[in-house]
Amino acid sequence: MKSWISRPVPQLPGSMPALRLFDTAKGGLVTLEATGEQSMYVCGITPYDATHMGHAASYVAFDLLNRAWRDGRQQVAYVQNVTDVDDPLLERATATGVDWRELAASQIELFQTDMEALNVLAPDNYVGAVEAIPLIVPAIESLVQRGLAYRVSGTAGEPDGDVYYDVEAAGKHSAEAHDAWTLGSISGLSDAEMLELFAERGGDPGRAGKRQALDPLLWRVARDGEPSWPGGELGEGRPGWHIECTVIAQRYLPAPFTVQGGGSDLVFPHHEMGAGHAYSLTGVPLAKHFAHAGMVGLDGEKMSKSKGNLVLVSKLRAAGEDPAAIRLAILAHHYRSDWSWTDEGFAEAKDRLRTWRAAVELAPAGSAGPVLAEMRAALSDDLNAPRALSTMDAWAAAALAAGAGTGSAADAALVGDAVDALLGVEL
Ligand code: 5CA
Ligand code: ZN
Repeated sequence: MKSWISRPVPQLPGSMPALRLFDTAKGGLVTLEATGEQSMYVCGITPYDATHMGHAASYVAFDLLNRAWRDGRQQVAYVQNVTDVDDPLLERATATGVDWRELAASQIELFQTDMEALNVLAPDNYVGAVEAIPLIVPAIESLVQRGLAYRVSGTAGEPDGDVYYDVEAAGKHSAEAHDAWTLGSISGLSDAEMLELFAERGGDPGRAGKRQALDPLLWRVARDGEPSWPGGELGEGRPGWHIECTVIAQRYLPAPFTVQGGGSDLVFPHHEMGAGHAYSLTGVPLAKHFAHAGMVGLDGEKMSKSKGNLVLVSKLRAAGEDPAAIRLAILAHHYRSDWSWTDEGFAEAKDRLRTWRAAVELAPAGSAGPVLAEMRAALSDDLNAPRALSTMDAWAAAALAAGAGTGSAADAALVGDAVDALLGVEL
């Protein structure tokens, strides 16, 4: 699928020090080895609704990582999926009387326009679930053949043949190996916690005929009124959610790739199961590290369609708001913290942008090098954007206090380039 267009990233003198990042699976900070080549898979949208501030924040978070790597002279291979067929999309299409393909196409286009406006660098490969089906089918067939997945018989109106991943068999299969996966390896959750989240996040713990309540769906055989595709030995149907991301990542990235990213609501079951699938398929871990962005709400409440409290990037843009200010409002929060979008927070971001833009004209001679070094230090420390913003605030206050007549064009250019390259904000 076509991706969006990235704006050019200015090259800065010097380079980012070694990056430290919080790894969810390890439960602590890790240093990312600067091997020269990095790879990242960030879970994409399910395109049934316009991009809200929560989605935007998760892509801006991993865009910071992408930019930090590039500043550290690392090549970055970046892949993102789009879940262009799944229950929530089909349900919304039915509820609104829109063809599911049209709904997906329109929301993907809106998302890409939002990402471009927010200056999020585009992935090298932007891959839809539908286009990945020819790769997903043989992967599931192989799991069935090796006893790591099984078919469930139909009961209570469900047809025969849905295929589930056997989490217990898969855990045993990998038990001997180094870095092996067992249920809980990524999330570190207890069984009771997993069970609760599984039901909340698209799982079907009560489905009759499953071996374990937590076994996730791999292949859903065709139902009347639902789209389906040829599934070889599996029969006509459509893929489950986790296998989609695993297969796309394995097709386009090295194994293991460097960082699997997404919002913290994807830790379990999505990234847990995806890591299991990968191990079962190849015997190699999916990713070296798993990183997660916090959840964004509105005025203290979880942002959700059902509460009617979505803050949409496209709506703010249509109201004439500067996307650079939206980006700065996001960057004022550490990517791992949960936070709320507020009018006051957005007003502060707009003030900050105005202040920085006024100050850059007055950049004092010799001030750019130190501010660049401080921003790099902040970002290399688990992508601490709020600290980078404070650094720039202090610099801007000093520049404004020094006033006209002291400005250096070279420093102005370097500060502008640094804020653009590292934070993705054009002054
Ligand atoms: N298509 C799947 C991933 S394969 C999916 O979760 N789609 S999504 O549209 O629901 O979410 C896209 C990304 O936005 C995910 O990384 C998700 O964790 C993140 N996200 C969703 N809601 C929020 C929120 N309120 N705050 C922060 N991030 C969010
Ligand atoms: Zn995903």
